[in-house]
Amino acid sequence: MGRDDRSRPHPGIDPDGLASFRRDVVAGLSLPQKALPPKHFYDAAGSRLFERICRLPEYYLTRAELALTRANLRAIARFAGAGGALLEYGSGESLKTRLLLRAMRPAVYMPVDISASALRAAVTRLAREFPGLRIAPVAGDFSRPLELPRLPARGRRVVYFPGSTIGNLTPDEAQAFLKMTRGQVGPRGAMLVGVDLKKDANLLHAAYNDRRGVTAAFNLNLLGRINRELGAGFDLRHFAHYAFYNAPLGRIEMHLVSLREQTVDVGEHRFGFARGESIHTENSYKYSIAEFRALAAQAGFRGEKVWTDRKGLFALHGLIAA
Ligand code: SAH
Ligand code: AVI
Repeated sequence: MGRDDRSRPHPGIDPDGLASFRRDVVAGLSLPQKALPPKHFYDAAGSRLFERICRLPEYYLTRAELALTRANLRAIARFAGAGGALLEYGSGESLKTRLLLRAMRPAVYMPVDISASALRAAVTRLAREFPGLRIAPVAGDFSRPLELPRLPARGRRVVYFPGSTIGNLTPDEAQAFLKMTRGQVGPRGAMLVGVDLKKDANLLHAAYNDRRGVTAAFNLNLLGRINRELGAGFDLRHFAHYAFYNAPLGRIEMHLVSLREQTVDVGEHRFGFARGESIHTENSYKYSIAEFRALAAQAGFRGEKVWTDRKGLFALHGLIAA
């Protein structure tokens, strides 16, 4: 693979990106409970805002996962094995991955992300930091069948899915995703999945309602993106960020609440909003260790190892294809 291939995301994977974005937006805003898929948060501005969220004092997830990865790096690398292929879904800025790459020394690293800009920046940095590593980036949507570059036949395949991004899928979607990766890693394969643990609702509430308003900006940017890319007429001043922990369902819900009665045009479509009506923009499921292991078992994975941070906030599951 030439140098250019290393620094440029796989081209042409999602040629109808804009058309499918428009379809999702029109379909989602037509529902009785308006909803938008969270994967659309991540345009260039959204990815930058998410990187700021990761550094917020209230957003413990990134720090806890980094800490547990650092503290258990040898055991994690031993579990994953050396010299194989490391596939990462939702790689973003590939922050925690650097630790793994150094400890695991895979033959090939394949980051997959829907955000072409975040992927490009991460791959450029990684190519500089790991000059001998073969990097095969894929800019694409992991919720649909993806065309992945061929992986070398030798060595183990390990899928890395950190950050609790799996929590942004419904349990049914998470199970379907795990079944798909189970097929990708094959009989000897493994998976490392970062999962946010259930905890005090006040801590969860603070993590999604930070004082600086970065999470609010991240949420509202979705409407900004719809305006920019689909020529819509959302007035961001007339919507507010709202996030709460839905304990019976074990998830944080993020919404954008209409502050007044209003109509908004998206192309030729017109959508009405009552005052107080919301668009449901994200779920972030939290799983106990046992709950997540049960979910993984239904998808054909055995929960072999689990590492947590010292405060018991976050878990990294080591799964083996059963
Ligand atoms: N793994 C990083 C980033 C997590 S943020 C971390 O642990 O900090 C979630 C990432 O998943 C973002 O980079 C986003 O662009 C990506 N993402 C979200 N939905 C996706 C989808 N359907 N397909 C591919 N990437 C997706
Ligand atoms: C990427 N994902 C795991 C984040 C989360 O915590 O659910 C996205 C996010 N939403 C608001 N803050 C962060």
